[in-house]
Amino acid sequence: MEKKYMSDIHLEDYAAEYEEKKALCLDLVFPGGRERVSLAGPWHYAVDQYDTCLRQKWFLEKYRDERGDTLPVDYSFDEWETMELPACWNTAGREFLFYEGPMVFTRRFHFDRPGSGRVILRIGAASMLCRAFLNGRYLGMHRGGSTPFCFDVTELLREENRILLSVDSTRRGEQVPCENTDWFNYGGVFREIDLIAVPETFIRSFRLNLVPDGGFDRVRAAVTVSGRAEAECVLDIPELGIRERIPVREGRGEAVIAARPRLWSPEDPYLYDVTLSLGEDRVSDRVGFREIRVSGREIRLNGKPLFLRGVSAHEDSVERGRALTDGERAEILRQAKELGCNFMRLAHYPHHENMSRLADELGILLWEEIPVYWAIRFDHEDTLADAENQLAELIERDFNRASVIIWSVGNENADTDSRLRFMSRLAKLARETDPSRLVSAACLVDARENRIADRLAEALDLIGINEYCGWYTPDFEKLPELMRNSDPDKPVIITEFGADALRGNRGDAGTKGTEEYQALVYEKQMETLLKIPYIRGTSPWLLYDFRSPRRTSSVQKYYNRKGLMDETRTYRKPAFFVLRRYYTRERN
Ligand code: GCB
Repeated sequence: MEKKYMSDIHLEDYAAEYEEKKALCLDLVFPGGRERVSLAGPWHYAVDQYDTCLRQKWFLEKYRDERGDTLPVDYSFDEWETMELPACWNTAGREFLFYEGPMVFTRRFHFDRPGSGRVILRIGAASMLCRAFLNGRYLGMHRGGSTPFCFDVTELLREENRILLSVDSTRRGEQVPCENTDWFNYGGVFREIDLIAVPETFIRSFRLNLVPDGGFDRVRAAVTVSGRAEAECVLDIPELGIRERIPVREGRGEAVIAARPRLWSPEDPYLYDVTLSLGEDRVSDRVGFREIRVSGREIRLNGKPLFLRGVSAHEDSVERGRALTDGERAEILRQAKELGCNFMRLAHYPHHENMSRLADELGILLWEEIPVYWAIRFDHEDTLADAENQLAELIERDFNRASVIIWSVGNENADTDSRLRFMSRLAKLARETDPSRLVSAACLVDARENRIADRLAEALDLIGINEYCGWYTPDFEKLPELMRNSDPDKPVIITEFGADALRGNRGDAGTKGTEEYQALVYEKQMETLLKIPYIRGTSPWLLYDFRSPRRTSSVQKYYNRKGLMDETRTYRKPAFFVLRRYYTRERN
C-alpha cells in the first residue's frame, strides 16, 4: 500500500533518510459510520520559516551531533502558544494573514488502545505539504492541500503520545496548483484530524452506485479489504430488502444486485441507509441512486433532459478561511437554492467532504474539481503524479455521493500539446476509476476565431467554457458571435461569466465596478445563453466574494468582487435577483 507520490520533493536528503518509513502511508480508509477519536482542539504551534524542525529533527525530542553528543535544541513544544485545530492559520491571528511557509503543530494525547486491531490516523486536509510524525517516528508526507490522507499508526501508538505535523504552505511552480492562482493560499491543518480504530481485517474502500445502463434496476457494490485477503462482506439496504453476501478474493469483492431504488434527484433527494459489514468491522452510509449521462448535446439525469441552473463558489470565509463550519456550508447551499439553483460548481479544488453530503441531503448537483489551474507545469511527470493523486483521492472520498455528477480535471489552461497530454491522462483516470459520472474541464474559447474549439474536448463528456463577454472581453457582441461560430458535438456548460461589483457601489449601468453594471452583464448573458440549444447549464462566477491577494485595487481590497453576494454572505447584489429571475423562469 505504499504510495509513491508521498516521496519528498523538498528536502531530498531528508526523504532518503526516511524512505522506508513511507510504507506507513495508507490508501484512504472508508470512514463512514466508524467511531472516531478526534484530535481537534488546542495544538502548540511555531512558525518554522526555515524548516528547522525537519533539519534538526525536533520530532525526536533530542538532537545529536555526528559524534552522538546530545545538543540543546531550539524548541520547547509545551510552552509554545496554542491554536485550535482544524484552522487556517491566516485567519487565526492578524500576524499570520499573509504568512506562507512551514508551520509546526504538535500536541500530546492519551489513547486507550482497543484490545486488538489497527489504528488509522486520518487527516481531512492540510495545505499544501504535510509531514507527519508520531512518537519520534516519521509517518510520511502528503501533498495536495485539499484531499484527505491516512497513516497506519498501529505499531507506534502508546498510551501517552506526541504527534507533530510540519505543514508547509509555500507556493511552488511544480505543485498543483502552481504559484499563481486567483484565490487565497490558506495554510494549515484545516479539516478534521481523527484516529479510527479498525479490526485487523477491515473494509478499506466501499463504493455503491446505480448501474448506469439506462435500466435503473441494478446497484453495484464494490469493496476492498485490508488484512485477510479471503473474506466475506454483507451489504444491507433494509429499505430495498437487500441483504447480499459479497465474497472477497485477493482483497476485492464486487456484486451487482437487482433492485429498483427510488431515484435521487434535486426535486427528490432520496437517500437510503446502507451498511456493509465484514466480521467485526462495520461501515455505514446514506446513499442516493441516480444515473447521469450525456446523449448527443443533452445531459440526462435518470433518463430525463436536464438544464444545470448553477453557480460557482470558492470555499472561503472571512473569519475562518477554508475551515468553514457545517453551518456555513449548509448556508452556502441554501443560498444557492434560493437563487433557484439545482447545481453548483465547487471551484477550484476539492471542498470539504460534508459539502457533498449536505448537497445529497438538500438536492444540489455538484461539479467537483482539482486545482489543475492556469499554467501549471504540464511537462513535469511529478506534477502529473500530484494531480493524478488528488483526483484519485477526491474520487475515492466522494464516490458514494449522488449529488456529485461531474469530475472536472482543470480550469482555464491554454491548449498546448503538453497540457493536452496531461489533462487527457486525468480524464482517462477519472473515467476508468468512475464510470458512473461525467468528466469535464473548464476550457477557454479559441480567442482568435472566437469559437468553442479545444482539443481536450475529445477526452471530455461535456465541455465547460469560461467566457467573460461584457467584462474581460468588453464587446458584449462577441458572445452571440461565439455561439454562432460554434457547433460542438456535446453539451456545453458556461462554467464562468461575471463582472466585479463592490457591495453598495451604485452608479449607472455603463460604469464598470458598479452593482448596476454587474446586473446588466447577467441580464445580457442569460438572455443570450438560454436561447442556445447546446448550452445545457450555466454556473456564473460566483456566489460570494472571496479573498484573493492578487486583487489589490481600492475597490477590491484583496477580494475578488464578482460575487452575487458580498464576502459576509449577508448582502445580495442586484445581479443575484436578475439570475434568480432567469433560473426560476427557466424552470417553469
Ligand atoms: C477566471 C478564473 C477564476 C477567476 C476569474 C476572475 O477565468 O477561472 O479563477 O477568479 O476568472 O475573476 O478573473
